[in-house]
Amino acid sequence: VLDAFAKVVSQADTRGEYLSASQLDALSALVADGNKRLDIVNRITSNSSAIVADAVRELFAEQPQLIAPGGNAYTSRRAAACVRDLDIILRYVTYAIFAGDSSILDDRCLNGLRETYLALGTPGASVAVGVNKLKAKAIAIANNTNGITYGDCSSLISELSGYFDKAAAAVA
Ligand code: PEB
Repeated sequence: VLDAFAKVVSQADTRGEYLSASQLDALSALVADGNKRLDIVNRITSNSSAIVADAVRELFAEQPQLIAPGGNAYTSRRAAACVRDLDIILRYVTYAIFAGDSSILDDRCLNGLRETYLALGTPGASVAVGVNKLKAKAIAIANNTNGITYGDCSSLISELSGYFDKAAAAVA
């Protein structure tokens, strides 16, 4: 598991080189935006239950066959596993945006997830729809400009968006 700093250090060391000017520029931009990054982590973390609950409610409303007899999320035990899975994915996305690097998301959450869902008979495409709902809700909350001094968060939001896309693509 790497963060944005450890990752460039490891890449530079592999080549036996000092950190390059462009690497230093990128890390300095990361530091400059550090408070915004932490605000995003804090906002998503403190609204995680609502984000997950809304995403699951919408998913089941759109795909009621999931919770009907024979559906993969049928009976409350499996519906609860579904809520838990989206919660786990959201949690790893918050780690990735915190670290500025997707390796924690990749290594500890997404690696092998497609195969797990295949084995469980869980429809990966439906999980991906759920992840996209997490994405929409998390971004709306992260991007809410009510009551704050406006600052440009576009690059952070696109980074965040990329982590959700990665998760959706890993299971779709
Ligand atoms: C991944 N999910 C399930 C299991 C595992 C995961 C390992 C099997 C063991 C268990 O039930 O706990 N666990 C999860 C994850 C990590 C992890 C992401 C990452 C670190 O350790 N079913 C649906 C929906 C979808 C769903 C589309 C969006 O119809 C999920 C929610 N996952 C789902 C369900 C089960 C499951 C297990 C219903 C239970 C399946 C079963 O027991 O038959």
